[in-house]
Amino acid sequence: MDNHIILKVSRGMAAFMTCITLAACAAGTVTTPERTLKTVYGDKFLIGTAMNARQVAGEDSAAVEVVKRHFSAVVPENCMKCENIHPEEGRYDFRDADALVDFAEAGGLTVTGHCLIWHSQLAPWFTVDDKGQPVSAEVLKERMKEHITTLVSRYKGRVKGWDVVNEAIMDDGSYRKSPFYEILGEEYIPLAFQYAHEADPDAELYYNDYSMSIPAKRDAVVKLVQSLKEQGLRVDAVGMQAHIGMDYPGIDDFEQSMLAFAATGVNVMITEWDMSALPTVSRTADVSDTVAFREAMNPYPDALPDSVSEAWNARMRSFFELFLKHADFVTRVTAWGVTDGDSWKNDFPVPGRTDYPLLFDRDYQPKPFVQALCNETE
Ligand code: 9MR
Repeated sequence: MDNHIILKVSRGMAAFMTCITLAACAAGTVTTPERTLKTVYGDKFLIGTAMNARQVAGEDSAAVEVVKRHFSAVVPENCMKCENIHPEEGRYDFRDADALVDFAEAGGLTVTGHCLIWHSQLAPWFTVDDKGQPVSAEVLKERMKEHITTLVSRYKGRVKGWDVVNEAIMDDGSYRKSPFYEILGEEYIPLAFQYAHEADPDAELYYNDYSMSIPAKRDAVVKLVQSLKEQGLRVDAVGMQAHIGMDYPGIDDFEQSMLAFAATGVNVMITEWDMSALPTVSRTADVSDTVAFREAMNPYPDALPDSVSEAWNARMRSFFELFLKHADFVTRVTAWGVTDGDSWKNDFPVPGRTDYPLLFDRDYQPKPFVQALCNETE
Protein backbone atom coordinates (compact mmCIF):
# COMPACT_ATOMS: atom_id res chain seq x y z
CA MET A 1 0.00 0.00 0.00
CA ASP A 2 1.60 3.33 -0.99
CA ASN A 3 1.27 6.49 1.10
CA HIS A 4 -1.44 7.85 -1.14
CA ILE A 5 -3.67 4.86 -0.51
CA ILE A 6 -2.92 4.87 3.25
CA LEU A 7 -3.94 8.54 3.37
CA LYS A 8 -7.15 7.77 1.54
CA VAL A 9 -7.91 4.83 3.83
CA SER A 10 -7.26 6.83 6.99
CA ARG A 11 -9.38 9.72 5.68
CA GLY A 12 -12.10 7.24 4.95
CA MET A 13 -11.82 5.83 8.49
CA ALA A 14 -11.95 9.31 10.00
CA ALA A 15 -15.03 10.16 7.97
CA PHE A 16 -16.59 6.85 9.01
CA MET A 17 -15.84 7.49 12.70
CA THR A 18 -17.28 11.02 12.42
CA CYS A 19 -20.43 9.54 10.95
CA ILE A 20 -20.71 7.09 13.85
CA THR A 21 -20.16 9.87 16.37
CA LEU A 22 -22.69 12.13 14.68
CA ALA A 23 -25.16 9.30 14.39
CA ALA A 24 -24.65 8.50 18.06
CA CYS A 25 -25.14 12.15 18.98
CA ALA A 26 -28.20 12.37 16.79
CA ALA A 27 -29.56 9.28 18.51
CA GLY A 28 -28.96 10.93 21.87
CA THR A 29 -26.39 8.38 22.96
CA VAL A 30 -23.02 9.21 24.44
CA THR A 31 -19.68 8.48 22.88
CA THR A 32 -17.47 8.98 25.94
CA PRO A 33 -18.09 6.95 29.10
CA GLU A 34 -20.97 8.59 30.91
CA ARG A 35 -20.26 9.92 34.39
CA THR A 36 -22.64 8.03 36.64
CA LEU A 37 -22.50 6.83 40.23
CA LYS A 38 -21.22 3.50 38.99
CA THR A 39 -18.61 4.82 36.59
CA VAL A 40 -17.27 7.42 39.03
CA TYR A 41 -17.52 5.59 42.39
CA GLY A 42 -17.83 1.95 41.40
CA ASP A 43 -14.22 1.24 42.34
CA LYS A 44 -14.90 2.30 45.95
CA PHE A 45 -17.82 0.01 46.74
CA LEU A 46 -20.81 -1.60 45.11
CA ILE A 47 -23.50 0.97 44.40
CA GLY A 48 -26.84 -0.72 44.75
CA THR A 49 -30.55 -0.14 44.62
CA ALA A 50 -33.60 -2.08 45.68
CA MET A 51 -35.81 -3.06 42.76
CA ASN A 52 -39.50 -3.90 42.82
CA ALA A 53 -41.11 -6.63 40.74
CA ARG A 54 -42.69 -4.13 38.32
CA GLN A 55 -39.30 -2.74 37.40
CA VAL A 56 -37.78 -6.18 36.96
CA ALA A 57 -40.72 -7.14 34.72
CA GLY A 58 -39.85 -4.19 32.46
CA GLU A 59 -43.01 -2.24 33.28
CA ASP A 60 -40.99 0.84 34.21
CA SER A 61 -38.35 1.05 31.52
CA ALA A 62 -37.14 4.50 32.61
CA ALA A 63 -36.30 3.09 36.05
CA VAL A 64 -34.52 0.15 34.44
CA GLU A 65 -32.45 2.61 32.42
CA VAL A 66 -31.42 4.43 35.62
CA VAL A 67 -30.49 1.11 37.25
CA LYS A 68 -28.34 0.05 34.31
CA ARG A 69 -26.54 3.37 34.07
CA HIS A 70 -25.95 4.20 37.72
CA PHE A 71 -25.90 1.01 39.77
CA SER A 72 -23.67 -2.02 40.05
CA ALA A 73 -25.81 -4.03 42.47
CA VAL A 74 -29.45 -4.81 43.16
CA VAL A 75 -31.52 -6.26 45.97
CA PRO A 76 -35.14 -7.37 45.71
CA GLU A 77 -37.34 -5.01 47.70
CA ASN A 78 -39.94 -7.66 48.52
CA CYS A 79 -39.97 -10.76 46.32
CA MET A 80 -37.50 -12.89 48.31
CA LYS A 81 -39.30 -12.30 51.61
CA CYS A 82 -40.88 -15.33 53.20
CA GLU A 83 -44.53 -14.38 52.68
CA ASN A 84 -43.92 -13.90 48.94
CA ILE A 85 -41.50 -16.65 48.07
CA HIS A 86 -42.75 -19.31 50.51
CA PRO A 87 -46.39 -18.44 51.15
CA GLU A 88 -47.47 -21.92 52.24
CA GLU A 89 -45.67 -24.90 53.66
CA GLY A 90 -44.26 -26.89 50.75
CA ARG A 91 -45.13 -24.22 48.18
CA TYR A 92 -42.62 -21.75 46.83
CA ASP A 93 -43.17 -19.02 44.27
CA PHE A 94 -39.84 -18.21 42.72
CA ARG A 95 -41.11 -16.31 39.69
CA ASP A 96 -40.25 -12.75 40.72
CA ALA A 97 -37.02 -13.72 42.46
CA ASP A 98 -35.86 -15.73 39.45
CA ALA A 99 -36.68 -12.77 37.20
CA LEU A 100 -34.63 -10.44 39.40
CA VAL A 101 -31.61 -12.72 39.43
CA ASP A 102 -31.86 -13.22 35.64
CA PHE A 103 -32.16 -9.46 35.13
CA ALA A 104 -29.13 -8.82 37.30
CA GLU A 105 -27.06 -11.47 35.62
CA ALA A 106 -27.88 -10.17 32.15
CA GLY A 107 -26.80 -6.67 33.21
CA GLY A 108 -23.72 -7.67 35.21
CA LEU A 109 -25.26 -6.52 38.49
CA THR A 110 -24.36 -8.06 41.84
CA VAL A 111 -27.32 -9.50 43.78
CA THR A 112 -27.93 -9.45 47.52
CA GLY A 113 -30.58 -11.83 48.82
CA HIS A 114 -33.03 -10.13 51.18
CA CYS A 115 -33.87 -11.66 53.58
CA LEU A 116 -33.86 -15.16 55.05
CA ILE A 117 -35.14 -14.80 58.62
CA TRP A 118 -37.29 -11.81 59.58
CA HIS A 119 -40.29 -11.47 61.88
CA SER A 120 -42.05 -9.16 59.40
CA GLN A 121 -43.48 -10.27 56.06
CA LEU A 122 -43.16 -13.75 57.46
CA ALA A 123 -45.58 -16.24 55.93
CA PRO A 124 -48.37 -16.75 58.50
CA TRP A 125 -47.88 -20.53 58.64
CA PHE A 126 -44.19 -20.44 59.38
CA THR A 127 -44.08 -20.53 63.16
CA VAL A 128 -47.47 -22.10 64.01
CA ASP A 129 -49.11 -25.50 63.72
CA ASP A 130 -52.46 -26.25 62.06
CA LYS A 131 -54.27 -25.11 65.21
CA GLY A 132 -52.45 -21.79 65.17
CA GLN A 133 -50.31 -22.70 68.18
CA PRO A 134 -46.54 -22.06 68.20
CA VAL A 135 -44.61 -25.03 66.82
CA SER A 136 -41.96 -26.78 68.88
CA ALA A 137 -38.31 -25.76 68.77
CA GLU A 138 -37.49 -28.84 66.69
CA VAL A 139 -40.18 -28.11 64.11
CA LEU A 140 -39.15 -24.48 63.80
CA LYS A 141 -35.50 -25.45 63.31
CA GLU A 142 -36.57 -27.87 60.58
CA ARG A 143 -38.66 -25.19 58.86
CA MET A 144 -35.89 -22.62 59.07
CA LYS A 145 -33.37 -25.06 57.71
CA GLU A 146 -35.60 -26.12 54.83
CA HIS A 147 -36.46 -22.52 53.93
CA ILE A 148 -32.89 -21.24 54.10
CA THR A 149 -31.43 -24.25 52.30
CA THR A 150 -33.98 -24.01 49.50
CA LEU A 151 -33.39 -20.32 48.82
CA VAL A 152 -29.64 -20.24 49.25
CA SER A 153 -29.07 -23.38 47.14
CA ARG A 154 -31.38 -22.21 44.38
CA TYR A 155 -29.34 -19.04 43.85
CA LYS A 156 -25.96 -20.53 44.72
CA GLY A 157 -23.20 -18.74 42.84
CA ARG A 158 -25.67 -16.11 41.61
CA VAL A 159 -26.49 -14.27 44.83
CA LYS A 160 -23.28 -12.84 46.27
CA GLY A 161 -24.52 -12.55 49.83
CA TRP A 162 -27.59 -12.83 52.03
CA ASP A 163 -29.22 -10.76 54.73
CA VAL A 164 -29.45 -13.85 56.89
CA VAL A 165 -31.19 -12.32 59.87
CA ASN A 166 -33.01 -9.01 59.71
CA GLU A 167 -33.97 -6.72 62.58
CA ALA A 168 -33.47 -9.05 65.54
CA ILE A 169 -32.33 -6.39 68.01
CA MET A 170 -34.52 -3.68 69.52
CA ASP A 171 -33.44 -0.06 69.93
CA ASP A 172 -32.74 -0.68 73.65
CA GLY A 173 -30.35 -3.48 72.77
CA SER A 174 -32.63 -6.32 73.83
CA TYR A 175 -33.60 -9.19 71.57
CA ARG A 176 -36.81 -8.64 69.65
CA LYS A 177 -39.45 -10.95 71.05
CA SER A 178 -40.26 -12.37 67.64
CA PRO A 179 -41.78 -15.83 67.22
CA PHE A 180 -38.28 -17.08 66.38
CA TYR A 181 -36.97 -15.75 69.67
CA GLU A 182 -39.98 -16.91 71.68
CA ILE A 183 -39.59 -20.47 70.40
CA LEU A 184 -35.83 -20.85 70.02
CA GLY A 185 -34.30 -18.06 72.08
CA GLU A 186 -31.09 -16.40 70.94
CA GLU A 187 -30.03 -19.64 69.30
CA TYR A 188 -32.12 -18.98 66.21
CA ILE A 189 -29.59 -16.44 64.95
CA PRO A 190 -26.48 -18.65 64.90
CA LEU A 191 -28.61 -21.47 63.52
CA ALA A 192 -29.71 -19.29 60.60
CA PHE A 193 -26.11 -18.39 59.81
CA GLN A 194 -25.09 -22.03 60.06
CA TYR A 195 -27.85 -23.22 57.70
CA ALA A 196 -27.05 -20.49 55.17
CA HIS A 197 -23.36 -21.31 55.19
CA GLU A 198 -24.01 -25.03 54.77
CA ALA A 199 -26.18 -24.31 51.72
CA ASP A 200 -23.58 -22.13 49.97
CA PRO A 201 -20.17 -21.96 51.62
CA ASP A 202 -19.10 -19.26 49.16
CA ALA A 203 -21.97 -16.87 49.86
CA GLU A 204 -21.35 -13.85 52.02
CA LEU A 205 -23.58 -13.62 55.10
CA TYR A 206 -24.85 -10.43 56.71
CA TYR A 207 -26.72 -9.26 59.80
CA ASN A 208 -29.00 -6.34 58.82
CA ASP A 209 -30.86 -3.82 61.00
CA TYR A 210 -32.14 -0.23 61.30
CA SER A 211 -31.53 2.58 63.82
CA MET A 212 -28.00 1.34 64.18
CA SER A 213 -26.69 4.66 65.50
CA ILE A 214 -28.43 4.18 68.84
CA PRO A 215 -25.64 3.28 71.29
CA ALA A 216 -27.53 0.46 73.04
CA LYS A 217 -28.40 -1.13 69.73
CA ARG A 218 -24.88 -0.62 68.38
CA ASP A 219 -23.41 -2.38 71.42
CA ALA A 220 -25.85 -5.27 71.16
CA VAL A 221 -25.09 -5.78 67.46
CA VAL A 222 -21.36 -5.69 68.18
CA LYS A 223 -21.88 -8.39 70.84
CA LEU A 224 -23.99 -10.43 68.48
CA VAL A 225 -21.38 -10.33 65.71
CA GLN A 226 -18.60 -11.16 68.16
CA SER A 227 -20.58 -14.09 69.47
CA LEU A 228 -21.26 -15.42 65.95
CA LYS A 229 -17.56 -15.19 65.17
CA GLU A 230 -16.61 -16.87 68.45
CA GLN A 231 -18.88 -19.74 67.50
CA GLY A 232 -16.86 -20.10 64.31
CA LEU A 233 -19.69 -18.93 62.06
CA ARG A 234 -19.22 -17.01 58.88
CA VAL A 235 -20.37 -13.41 59.03
CA ASP A 236 -19.06 -11.01 56.42
CA ALA A 237 -20.78 -7.73 57.10
CA VAL A 238 -23.17 -5.75 59.20
CA GLY A 239 -25.86 -4.10 57.10
CA MET A 240 -26.81 -0.65 58.33
CA GLN A 241 -30.19 0.11 56.81
CA ALA A 242 -29.81 3.92 56.97
CA HIS A 243 -33.47 4.93 56.80
CA ILE A 244 -32.60 8.39 58.00
CA GLY A 245 -34.35 11.72 58.39
CA MET A 246 -33.40 15.39 58.23
CA ASP A 247 -32.98 15.48 62.02
CA TYR A 248 -31.76 11.97 62.86
CA PRO A 249 -29.39 10.34 63.35
CA GLY A 250 -26.37 12.49 64.13
CA ILE A 251 -23.77 11.80 61.47
CA ASP A 252 -21.14 11.34 64.20
CA ASP A 253 -23.26 8.69 65.90
CA PHE A 254 -23.68 6.94 62.58
CA GLU A 255 -19.91 6.99 62.05
CA GLN A 256 -19.33 5.63 65.56
CA SER A 257 -21.48 2.65 64.69
CA MET A 258 -19.70 2.10 61.39
CA LEU A 259 -16.38 2.07 63.22
CA ALA A 260 -17.67 -0.18 66.00
CA PHE A 261 -18.94 -2.77 63.53
CA ALA A 262 -15.76 -2.62 61.45
CA ALA A 263 -13.72 -3.12 64.63
CA THR A 264 -15.27 -6.58 65.03
CA GLY A 265 -13.50 -7.55 61.82
CA VAL A 266 -16.47 -7.51 59.45
CA ASN A 267 -17.30 -5.15 56.62
CA VAL A 268 -20.07 -2.58 56.73
CA MET A 269 -22.78 -2.25 54.13
CA ILE A 270 -25.19 0.64 53.84
CA THR A 271 -28.08 -1.54 52.82
CA GLU A 272 -31.28 0.53 52.71
CA TRP A 273 -30.37 4.16 52.22
CA ASP A 274 -33.07 6.79 52.01
CA MET A 275 -33.77 10.06 53.78
CA SER A 276 -37.26 11.37 54.35
CA ALA A 277 -37.59 15.08 53.61
CA LEU A 278 -40.79 15.27 55.64
CA PRO A 279 -41.40 16.15 59.28
CA THR A 280 -40.43 13.35 61.61
CA VAL A 281 -43.50 11.78 63.15
CA SER A 282 -43.00 11.35 66.84
CA ARG A 283 -43.42 7.80 68.02
CA THR A 284 -46.02 8.95 70.48
CA ALA A 285 -48.07 10.83 67.87
CA ASP A 286 -51.44 9.39 67.17
CA VAL A 287 -50.98 8.38 63.58
CA SER A 288 -54.48 6.97 63.55
CA ASP A 289 -55.01 10.57 62.58
CA THR A 290 -57.17 13.55 61.77
CA VAL A 291 -57.30 15.38 58.44
CA ALA A 292 -55.39 18.29 60.00
CA PHE A 293 -52.69 15.94 61.27
CA ARG A 294 -52.31 14.35 57.86
CA GLU A 295 -52.00 17.70 56.14
CA ALA A 296 -49.43 18.93 58.63
CA MET A 297 -47.44 15.77 58.08
CA ASN A 298 -47.60 16.10 54.29
CA PRO A 299 -46.40 19.67 53.73
CA TYR A 300 -44.95 19.33 50.21
CA PRO A 301 -47.50 17.45 48.10
CA ASP A 302 -46.32 19.13 44.87
CA ALA A 303 -42.60 19.86 45.26
CA LEU A 304 -39.93 20.45 47.85
CA PRO A 305 -39.26 24.12 48.61
CA ASP A 306 -35.73 25.11 47.54
CA SER A 307 -34.51 25.61 51.10
CA VAL A 308 -35.61 22.09 52.11
CA SER A 309 -34.20 20.60 48.94
CA GLU A 310 -30.85 22.28 49.56
CA ALA A 311 -30.70 21.03 53.14
CA TRP A 312 -31.71 17.54 52.01
CA ASN A 313 -29.04 17.43 49.31
CA ALA A 314 -26.34 18.75 51.62
CA ARG A 315 -27.10 16.14 54.28
CA MET A 316 -27.27 13.28 51.79
CA ARG A 317 -23.96 14.39 50.37
CA SER A 318 -22.39 14.42 53.84
CA PHE A 319 -23.49 10.83 54.34
CA PHE A 320 -22.11 9.77 50.97
CA GLU A 321 -18.82 11.46 51.85
CA LEU A 322 -18.81 9.52 55.13
CA PHE A 323 -19.27 6.28 53.19
CA LEU A 324 -16.39 7.26 50.88
CA LYS A 325 -14.21 8.15 53.86
CA HIS A 326 -14.58 4.57 55.07
CA ALA A 327 -14.42 2.86 51.71
CA ASP A 328 -11.74 0.56 53.13
CA PHE A 329 -14.47 -1.34 54.99
CA VAL A 330 -17.69 -0.13 53.34
CA THR A 331 -18.28 -2.66 50.60
CA ARG A 332 -21.73 -1.64 49.37
CA VAL A 333 -24.02 1.39 49.47
CA THR A 334 -27.57 0.55 48.43
CA ALA A 335 -30.48 2.95 48.02
CA TRP A 336 -33.86 1.59 49.08
CA GLY A 337 -35.57 2.16 45.75
CA VAL A 338 -34.84 3.88 42.44
CA THR A 339 -37.00 7.02 42.37
CA ASP A 340 -38.96 9.01 44.94
CA GLY A 341 -42.19 7.71 43.47
CA ASP A 342 -41.22 4.12 44.30
CA SER A 343 -40.36 4.67 47.94
CA TRP A 344 -42.06 2.97 50.87
CA LYS A 345 -41.57 6.28 52.70
CA ASN A 346 -44.57 7.74 50.84
CA ASP A 347 -46.72 5.50 53.01
CA PHE A 348 -44.77 5.25 56.23
CA PRO A 349 -45.33 6.13 59.01
CA VAL A 350 -48.25 8.17 57.69
CA PRO A 351 -49.98 6.81 54.58
CA GLY A 352 -50.46 8.89 51.46
CA ARG A 353 -47.62 11.37 51.91
CA THR A 354 -45.45 12.72 49.12
CA ASP A 355 -41.87 12.16 50.21
CA TYR A 356 -38.55 12.81 48.47
CA PRO A 357 -36.17 10.26 50.01
CA LEU A 358 -34.19 8.75 47.12
CA LEU A 359 -31.35 9.57 44.77
CA PHE A 360 -33.57 10.08 41.70
CA ASP A 361 -36.70 12.18 41.49
CA ARG A 362 -40.12 11.23 40.14
CA ASP A 363 -38.95 12.18 36.64
CA TYR A 364 -36.00 9.77 36.90
CA GLN A 365 -33.52 12.66 37.17
CA PRO A 366 -30.57 12.52 39.55
CA LYS A 367 -30.92 14.77 42.57
CA PRO A 368 -28.51 17.74 42.63
CA PHE A 369 -26.09 16.06 45.04
CA VAL A 370 -25.93 12.96 42.82
CA GLN A 371 -25.38 15.13 39.75
CA ALA A 372 -22.63 17.05 41.55
CA LEU A 373 -20.92 13.87 42.78
CA CYS A 374 -20.96 12.43 39.27
CA ASN A 375 -19.49 15.57 37.73
CA GLU A 376 -16.63 15.85 40.15
CA THR A 377 -13.19 14.47 39.64
CA GLU A 378 -11.08 13.51 42.59
O1 9MR B 1 -39.80 -1.33 51.07
C1 9MR B 1 -40.50 -2.44 51.59
C2 9MR B 1 -41.99 -2.22 51.46
O2 9MR B 1 -42.36 -2.23 50.08
C3 9MR B 1 -42.74 -3.29 52.22
O3 9MR B 1 -44.12 -3.01 52.19
C4 9MR B 1 -42.23 -3.33 53.65
C5 9MR B 1 -42.96 -4.36 54.46
O4 9MR B 1 -42.47 -4.45 55.73
O5 9MR B 1 -40.86 -3.62 53.65
C6 9MR B 1 -40.13 -2.60 53.06
O6 9MR B 1 -38.75 -2.87 53.15
C7 9MR B 1 -38.22 -3.02 54.47
C8 9MR B 1 -37.04 -3.94 54.37
O7 9MR B 1 -37.40 -5.15 53.77
C9 9MR B 1 -36.43 -4.19 55.73
N1 9MR B 1 -36.12 -2.96 56.40
C10 9MR B 1 -37.16 -1.98 56.46
C11 9MR B 1 -37.72 -1.71 55.07
C12 9MR B 1 -38.79 -0.63 55.13
O8 9MR B 1 -39.90 -1.08 55.86
